[in-house]
Amino acid sequence: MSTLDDLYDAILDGQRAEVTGLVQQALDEGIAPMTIIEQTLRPAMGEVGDLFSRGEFFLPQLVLSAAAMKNATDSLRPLLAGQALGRQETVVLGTVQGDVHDIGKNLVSAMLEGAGYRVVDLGVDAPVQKWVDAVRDHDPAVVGFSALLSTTMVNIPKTIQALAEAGLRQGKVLAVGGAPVTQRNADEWGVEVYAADAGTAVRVINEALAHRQTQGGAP
Ligand code: B1M
Repeated sequence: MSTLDDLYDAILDGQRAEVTGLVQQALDEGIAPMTIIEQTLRPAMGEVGDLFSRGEFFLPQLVLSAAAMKNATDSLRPLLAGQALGRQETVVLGTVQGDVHDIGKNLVSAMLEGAGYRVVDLGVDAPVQKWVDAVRDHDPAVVGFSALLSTTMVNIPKTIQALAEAGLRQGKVLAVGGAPVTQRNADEWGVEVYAADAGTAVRVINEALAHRQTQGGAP
């Protein structure tokens, strides 16, 4: 068994303490932080989700695995944010109303900070008015929405509508992601950026901002 196999199992078993040591061991073996996240941690949480869906895992196990995952990502996040490139743009980012999932959103945040963006993190279960206030106060270049539940992803277009009604949508690059969200949703909602993972999010946001600059304003 490799270190990454052990790490995968430790996430499934919700072994928080063990996970921290295994992450360090993987790093010592020269495995890149993003490889650990995307090739091991995220698939492990995918299996946890599947087991939960099939009734083979119950909520306490989901919570334990989530806590182990959080331990792992907490120790990797500073490494993701390590190489700031000095971008000036602000990103307002959060998990939409009704939704408390934040592990993926926090990874997106760390990757954006690593790319040099200033992130204003609205946390989880962020009500529509909180987005409107934050966008008015910070005038971000990008507004990023994360949703993990099919029941809460509807709060993305609802929030976008509120931003438009407040006259705050124009000129912003909007970005969406999270397990149930698709490119098709993004197209339907008139959103510029959809990304299936944190690394892609940064790349596509960079591209959308570059495109906006060459177009001389609104995307
Ligand atoms: Co929840 N949960 N959960 N859960 N949970 C899911 C999402 C679920 C798919 C599990 C399942 O049943 N198979 C299911 C949703 C079903 C659906 O709606 N279709 C579900 C459910 C049902 C629930 C509850 C309702 C359970 C209950 O109470 N009965 C409840 C809801 C609470 C609420 O929000 N109101 C609940 C609770 C929880 C915990 C609190 C226990 C915990 C969250 C802990 C936390 O986040 N602090 C939890 C967890 C851990 C999961 C699973 C197992 C794993 C999520 C995760 O962290 N993945 C999840 C199953 C799954 O996703 N397969 C599940 C790892 C993470 C790195 O990936 O979050 O996808 P992800 O983020 C990625 C990309 O999506 C993307 O980049 C990230 C990094 O690469 N991305 C973006 C994310 N946001 C982005 C934004 C962007 C761009 C990319 O632009 C701005």
